Amino acid sequence: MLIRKKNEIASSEITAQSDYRNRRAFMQGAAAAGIATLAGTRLLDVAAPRTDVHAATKLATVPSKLSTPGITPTSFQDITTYNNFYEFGTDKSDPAKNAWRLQTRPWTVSVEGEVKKKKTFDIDTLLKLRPMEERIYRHRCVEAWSMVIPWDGYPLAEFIKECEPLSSAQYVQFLSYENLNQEPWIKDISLDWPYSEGLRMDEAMHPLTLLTFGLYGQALPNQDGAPVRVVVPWKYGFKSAKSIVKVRFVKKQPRTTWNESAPNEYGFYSNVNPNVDHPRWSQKYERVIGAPFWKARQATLMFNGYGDQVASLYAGMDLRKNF
Ligand SMILES: Nc1nc2c(c(=O)[nH]1)N[C@H]1C(S)=C(S)[C@@H](COP(=O)(O)O)O[C@H]1N2
Ligand SMILES: [Mo]
Repeated sequence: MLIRKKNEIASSEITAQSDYRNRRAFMQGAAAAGIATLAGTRLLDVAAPRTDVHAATKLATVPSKLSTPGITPTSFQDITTYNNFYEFGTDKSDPAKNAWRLQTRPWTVSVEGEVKKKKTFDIDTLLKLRPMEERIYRHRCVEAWSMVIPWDGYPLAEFIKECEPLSSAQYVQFLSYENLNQEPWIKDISLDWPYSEGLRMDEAMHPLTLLTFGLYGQALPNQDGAPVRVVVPWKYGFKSAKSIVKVRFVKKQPRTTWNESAPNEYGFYSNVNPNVDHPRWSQKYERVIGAPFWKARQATLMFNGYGDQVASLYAGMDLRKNF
C-alpha cells in the first residue's frame, strides 16, 4: 500500500528498543544458565515479549463447521512474521519486531452510537461471551499475497446482539488502539489515525464474519492484532481491523482508513475480486506466502472463494463501481 513516510523514527526510540532487547537477551541468557533468582524470573516475565510463542495463552476452541475445507494452514512462523500492522511500521517484518510494545491488559472495547445504551466490555469478559471456534479461512491481502489462517473466535453477530443496536444502525465501525508511546511509528506515517474500518450491518452480521481472539489455538500474537480483531474472509485483509478498542454503530457509511487515504485505490466494500484490478496491479493472481515455488502463485477466487455464502449480500450491485 502506498504511504508517505513523514520522517525516520526518532533515534531515541531505536535506542530505547535496542536497550530493551539487550536486557531481554541478557535475562534469557541468565535463565538458560540456570542462575535466575525469583526476582530475576519476575523481571524476565516483565521483559519477555508477549509475542513469545512459549508464553502464549492457550484458548479452548472447537473446530468449526464453517472452516474452509481442503486447505492447509500457513505455518505459525509465516503468519506471525509477515504482517501488515502499520502502527508498528510499514515493512512486513516490522510488526513481529515491534509489536511487543503493545500492552493488551487491561483492555476494554467500548460500544457507542446507535445502540440501546453505551457499554464497555472488558476483554476477559468478551473472551468468555461465547464458545471459541477454530475457523480455517483464506486470508487475501489487497497487495496480492495470501495465506491460510486457523483463527479462533466466535461470530461477530453474537457480539453485536450483545450490543443491542437500534434499527437505525446501518453500518458498524471498528476503531483500533492508538497510543504514541507503544506505537511511535504512527507519527511517521501519513494516515488518519486511529485505524478505522467498517462494514454494512448485514456484512457484520454474516455468520462468516468472526470476532477473533486467537490463531492456532492460542491468544493472538500482538502482531496479528491482539487482543481482539475482526476477520472478514471474503474481503481484502485491510477490512479486518486489529487491536480494536471501539465499536460504533452508525447510520451512514463510516470513514475507513485506506479508502480515505486513496479512494480510487481502496473502496469501502473491497470484496476480493479477480476481475477488478487495483489501479497499480492485477488482482487475478496471488502470491501464496510460505508455499513451495510450484504452488507459490495461484488464481484469486471471486469473494476469495466464499461466493456461495456471501454473493447474495451484493445482489444487484455493480461490483466494479462498488469495489
Ligand atoms: N489496526 C490495523 N489493522 C490492520 C492493519 C493495520 O495496519 N492496522 N492492516 C490490515 C491489512 S492491510 C491486512 S492484510 C491485515 C493483516 O493481518 P495479519 O498481519 O494478521 O495477516 O490486517 C489489517 N488490519
Ligand atoms: Mo492488506
